[in-house]
Amino acid sequence: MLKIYHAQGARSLRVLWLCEEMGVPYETAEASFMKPSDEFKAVNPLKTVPAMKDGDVSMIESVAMMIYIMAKHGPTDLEVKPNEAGYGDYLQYLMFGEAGLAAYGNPLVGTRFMAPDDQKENWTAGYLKKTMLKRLEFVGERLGGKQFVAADRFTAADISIAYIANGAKYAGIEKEIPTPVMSYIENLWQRPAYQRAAAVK
Ligand SMILES: N[C@@H](CCC(=O)N[C@@H](CS)C(=O)NCC(=O)O)C(=O)O
Repeated sequence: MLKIYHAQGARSLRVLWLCEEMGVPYETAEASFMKPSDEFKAVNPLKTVPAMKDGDVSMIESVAMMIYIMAKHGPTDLEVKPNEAGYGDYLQYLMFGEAGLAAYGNPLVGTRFMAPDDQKENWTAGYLKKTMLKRLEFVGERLGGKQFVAADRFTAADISIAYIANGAKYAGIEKEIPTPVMSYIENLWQRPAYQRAAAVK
């Protein structure tokens, strides 16, 4: 069975949500980057959350885990196939959720919680904040009022993007998420699979 090293509110939510949508069984184990257990450190020496074990396979990137699970446990409509309209958007937003959005949040979170007081509002923190908000505006414009980012249906790309509501909270910019993007995310949060995943401690 898949073992997902999880912390509530962390990117492991993406993986749990996907498993819940697909009905893929999984177990969780505690993951903490502040107080990592020996077991977690052995699976992920970087101590970032999540990590995943599947037999001998060991992974530490949340979007890669989603791709892996869909490939191993699919077929699933959560994936857009190359012959379908929306394939390019699907790939783009699947990656953009992490590489184009959430990744910018990490140094902002680090600065907010770990930098000395006189450095918390430094130039880089301002740049990261502006960059994330500009990218969220981009998502809102591209959505243009639609419910999903690709292929006119719910896909793993929506799971990837929706995580940013959590990332933005830790980065202290959750109130600045553009309204169209927050409405899109709140609509996704109505899904029972999301609610089950979000409740996992
Ligand atoms: N690209 C990785 C990022 C993982 C990541 O940075 N996770 C956060 C928690 S959501 C973390 O562990 N941060 C602590 C750190 O960066 O040291 C992924 O998508 O899994």
